[in-house]
Parts: sequence; C-alpha cells; structure tokens
Amino acid sequence: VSERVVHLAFLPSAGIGHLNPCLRIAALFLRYGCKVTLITPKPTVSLAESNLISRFCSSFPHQVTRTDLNLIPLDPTTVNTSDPFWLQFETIRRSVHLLAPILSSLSTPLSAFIYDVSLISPLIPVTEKLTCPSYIYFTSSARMLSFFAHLSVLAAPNQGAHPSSFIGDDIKIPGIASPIPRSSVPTVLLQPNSLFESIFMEDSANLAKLNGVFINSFEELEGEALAALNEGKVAKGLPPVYGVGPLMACEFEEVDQGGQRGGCMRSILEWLDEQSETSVVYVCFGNRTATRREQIKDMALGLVECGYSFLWVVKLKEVDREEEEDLEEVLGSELMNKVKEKGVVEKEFVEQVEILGHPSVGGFVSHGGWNSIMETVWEGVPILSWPQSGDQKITSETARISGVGIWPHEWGWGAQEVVKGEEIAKRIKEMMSNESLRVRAAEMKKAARKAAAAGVGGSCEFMVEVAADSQKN
Ligand code: BUP
Repeated sequence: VSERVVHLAFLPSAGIGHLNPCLRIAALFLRYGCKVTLITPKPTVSLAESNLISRFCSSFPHQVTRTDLNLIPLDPTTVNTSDPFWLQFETIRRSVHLLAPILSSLSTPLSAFIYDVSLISPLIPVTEKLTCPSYIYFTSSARMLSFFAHLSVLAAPNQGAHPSSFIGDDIKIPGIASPIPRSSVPTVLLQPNSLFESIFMEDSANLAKLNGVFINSFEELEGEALAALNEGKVAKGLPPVYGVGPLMACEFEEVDQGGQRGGCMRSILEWLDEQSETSVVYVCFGNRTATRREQIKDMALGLVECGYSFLWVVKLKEVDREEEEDLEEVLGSELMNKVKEKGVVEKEFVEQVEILGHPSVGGFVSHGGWNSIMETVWEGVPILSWPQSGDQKITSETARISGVGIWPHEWGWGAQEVVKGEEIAKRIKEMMSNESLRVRAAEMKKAARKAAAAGVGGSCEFMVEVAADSQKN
C-alpha cells in the first residue's frame, strides 16, 4: 500500500449499534497490517460496550493502542432528552475539543481519522487542523444516508425553518425510485426543540466537508442508493461513499472468550441443536430498545400462539440486562409457563450472528436496526421488521424492497403503539411460511458472501486511497 505504516485513529460513539460497525471496519484495516488507535469515550453507557472494547483491544495487542477520551459530565438540564444513548452522544459531542492534544501527541503520524456519524459538526474544528483526511462511518443504510444528505437540500430554501415544516408527505430523493413517506421519518426529527433535530440538520450540511463515508452496505442490496449518492444526485458536493459491507462479525465479539463455550451461549446453542431446521423464530430488538411493559404480554401471547418454537431475547431495561424486575412478574405465572413450554427466554447479551447462522433459525423478528438487518442478510434469514424508533422504518423498508423481509406498516412505531398478540402471531406465521421470502433471503446471502469476498480487494483500494490521501498532505 505504502512505504509508510498506515495508522488509523477510530472514534466510536454510544451504543453497540455504533460500536460494532466501528470495530468491524477497524478489523478490516487491521487485516492489512494497519496500526489502529482506538479512542474510547469514557465512561461508556453500557457494560456490553466496555466488554466489547476490552475484547477488541486484547485481540490485537500489537496493532491496537487504546486511548481514553475522558468525557466532561453533561448538565442534564441543558439537553432535551432522557435517553441514555442520546445523552451520551451529546456528552461526546461536547467533549471532542479535548481530542486535539490527544491526536497531536500520537507517536506515529496519522494516515486517517475515522469517526462516528453522530460527531460530524463538533469535530470539524478539530479535523481541519489535522494533516490527514477524515472519514465518518455511517451506522445505517444507504437509503438512510440519502435521506440524511438530502435534508440539507430540502432545508436550503427554508433557512431556519423547522424540518416538520418543509418535510412533505413523500420525500422524493433524486436517483431513488421509492420516496420516503413522512410517516417513516424519525419522529425525533419532527418534534420541536429536539436535540436530534439540531444535530441532524447541522451535520447534514457538513457532510460535504468530509473526505469520505464508510457504510455497511453493498451493491446488490442498495446499488441504487449507493449510485445516487456517489453520482451527486442526492446532494451536490458529497464525498465518496464507500460500501464496505457486509461487515462481518469478528472473533473478538465472542462473549465467551477462551475456546470453551460457557454462559448463556452454550445452553442456547445446545437448545438450537435440538430443534429442526428453520423451525425457530429468533426475537431481538437490539441493545438499546427496551420492550415496553404495555407490549410485553402481547409479545408473549403472539409467540405462544404462532405455532413455532422461539428464542426471545428480552430487554426490560434500556441499558444492559441486570433486570430488576422478573419477566414472570410482568407476564404472570400462567403465561410464563406457556412461554417456557414453547421457547427459550434470554436476558443476557447473546452472540446474535452465531444465532442467526444456526440452521434451526428460520426467521427473525427484529426492530430493524441496520446492523441486525445486515447480519440477517449475511445469514440468509427472512425478517419480520417491527420498527420501534429512529431510522428503523427507513432501514426496514430497505429489507422489504430487497425482498428479504416483511414489515407491517400498520403496526406503527413500536415505541408508541401496542400490537395485539394475535396480530403478532399472524405475521410471524406469514414470515415463517413465505417461500419466496426464504428463496430471496438465500439469494441475498449468496450476494452478500460474494460482496464480502470482492470486498477484500475493495478494502485494499480504500486503503490505497487513505494512504495516498495522507501522502498528499
Ligand atoms: Br441485544 C444484542 N447481542 O444480545 P442494531 C445485540 N447484539 O450481539 P441497536 C448482540 O448489537 P439502533 C445482543 O448483533 C447488532 O450488531 C447485534 O445493532 C448486536 O440495533 C447490534 O441492530 C445491534 O443496529 O440500535 O444498536 O439496538 O437501531 O439504534 O442502531
């Protein structure tokens, strides 16, 4: 690639959904002998994140150096959110000025700085002073990136106006055939005085100042959106968007390190081994979505009534899994017994990719988090999406358009509306028995594997660019 050591600094933001792609991209570069400095905002929100960071660093003791970014505590009265992950986003945004001395004191000169999408604007004064290029990694789909980038185009003639006033019923993005309906726009973007709205609008306008965007997507899945972004149709002046997906799970993600399976994964895999092929429904709503009390009972009823066995990863708390309340307290003993008869309930952090790859798993009920969708595509499993909040309707639409998933639009946002058990059971049956969905998921799995194999060469190209860019400076 270059005579010089390629040295990359990575800065992730809050939540496993942001940390996983960061570390997986870093791992991609590490395979080519790059050196990585991982800047870790401290403290993290969840134990799952700090455990993952530790496992990553100890997996590459000679190539990775960890440097803490000690966060300045945020005065919660200055922000309009109580979501622990949003609070952390903002805390990191307000602490990034502390990065300048950290970056300038690195012993090997940096070839590139790669950071989380949620940090674009506050990092510009820092990156402008660097002699290397800066990139973001975008943690959602190319369709979502198109929406994000196009927002600044929509905002331009409406200077200072709130997005709720200029986002119409259907957002038509040049180069993208199916419009994004207003009902799919993250609700926090449409609310007055929301922290998300100001971050989103400011960052959308600043995308053009970056040297590039890494995204966990690939041609066969999102060729249209990737082309529209790179051909300047979505917004003028955008930097190159590199589809580096599908990002694969790496060894350091194994919860049980040291060879021997222990903890929850051993019993899960043993149970899955006993089930017949494609007979199990896997249910998980990601690491930051707690299923609402009002929904839990109907969720359990739906699973009990769907007629399939299931593995249900339950999250009652927003952060981590040390449940204060037992599921039985919420469900009652009669329903809890039925649940235990037909399925397995798990409260601990699981290895999702390993579960999705098990031959017994025949369908995934998911919140539609982008990492989850990409992992499902990788394993060729059909998806029933139930978007809860944020970008999840837009990402679920990608799964629907590509033919690997269904998404009952009438369910609305999971964070706001309750869906009845019988309706959940009906849709699970529909997903599990839909042959064309299964065939399409298998085809997309093949395409994903092909893209990953080609991505080895592709990744080399990115690295050449990264290194070449840094030599220019
Ligand atoms: Br829960 C859970 N094990 O037990 P998404 C999640 N994951 O490996 P997110 C586990 O977390 P937003 C668990 O494989 C995926 O890589 C999962 O990312 C992993 O959703 C990641 O799917 C979850 O993007 O929120 O982070 O809940 O949708 O906001 O990104």
